[in-house]
Amino acid sequence: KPITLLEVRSELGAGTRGASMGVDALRVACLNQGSDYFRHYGLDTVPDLNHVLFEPNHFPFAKHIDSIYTVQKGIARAVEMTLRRGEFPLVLSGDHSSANATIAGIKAVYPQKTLGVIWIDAHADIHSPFTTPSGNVHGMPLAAALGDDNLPCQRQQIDAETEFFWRRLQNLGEPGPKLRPEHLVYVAVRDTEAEEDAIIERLGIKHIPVAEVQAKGSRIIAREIYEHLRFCDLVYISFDVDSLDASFSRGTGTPVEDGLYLSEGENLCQDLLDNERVVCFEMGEINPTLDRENTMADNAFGILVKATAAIEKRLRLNEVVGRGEAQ
Ligand code: DIR
Ligand code: MN
Ligand code: MN
Ligand code: MN
Repeated sequence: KPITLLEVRSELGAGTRGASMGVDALRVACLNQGSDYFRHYGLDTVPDLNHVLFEPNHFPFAKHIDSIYTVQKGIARAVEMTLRRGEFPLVLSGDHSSANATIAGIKAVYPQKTLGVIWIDAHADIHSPFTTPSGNVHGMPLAAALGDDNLPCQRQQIDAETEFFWRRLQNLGEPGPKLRPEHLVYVAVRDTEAEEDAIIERLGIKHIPVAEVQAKGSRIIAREIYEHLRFCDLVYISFDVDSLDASFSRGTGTPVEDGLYLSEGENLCQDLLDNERVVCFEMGEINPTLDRENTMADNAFGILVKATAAIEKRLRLNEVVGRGEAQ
């Protein structure tokens, strides 16, 4: 069962330009570190629509949501096809709005299975067009996947066209909510708005702060997370590089202080990926135009290599077990 890299170069959902070059920055890091990573794995590129950034935006409450919907259909299809081929989709994304589509692609293949999501990010990404302070759709993927009908908070009035596309994002892959709040776990979230805090509190979403990761270590944290997700058949892990401390993550649109140290992010990914229920891993929000000497991608590439090795090890193990059973 091979790993397939899915390259998503869209940056339409970010507030700062340049995240579409994140995958290129990872390639540069790969070459500079003398790795054969990008030669080793199959690569599938999802079409982007970044050219619309040169045109006026008609959706102040969800910028470029019409084009983002088109991009997300492509992402969901690519994830779905990869899983159907029996391969492991490893998504390298630009802006984090992609995660709604990744979830939709998984649910398209496994509509009856319960999906758990581990969200490693400085941000909660649980805004909707009704609460967003920025109109940036990368702050909304989890609200799209959860369905926002009962999200308890002050709502701003939005236009009918935005609402039309928002419903389409929510119905991507399969109609209706794809994720339940009790099956979502946040790690390292530390920069949220009041509306998000209200939603997180009301829905009782599990959150593991940076300090807890540091105090307990990634092994115990992984065990606790999987205990929380014990009723989930499948797990998706989404890693926003701004989960890392700002000292390691200058090259991202919204760096935040007091994040994970490099080794902590690395160990956490490794320990979380050592679980047979994980069907997809995503890394995103690398923006080399904000960086100095490609530091962000250099750091992220180290984590990516370790994470990929953990996935490989597990897939090989499954193969051995599978063969054993067949005999
Ligand atoms: C903020 C920033 N919560 C927003 N979100 C970011 O604009 O919705 N997500 N940066 O990754
Ligand atoms: Mn994010
Ligand atoms: Mn973030
Ligand atoms: Mn903020």
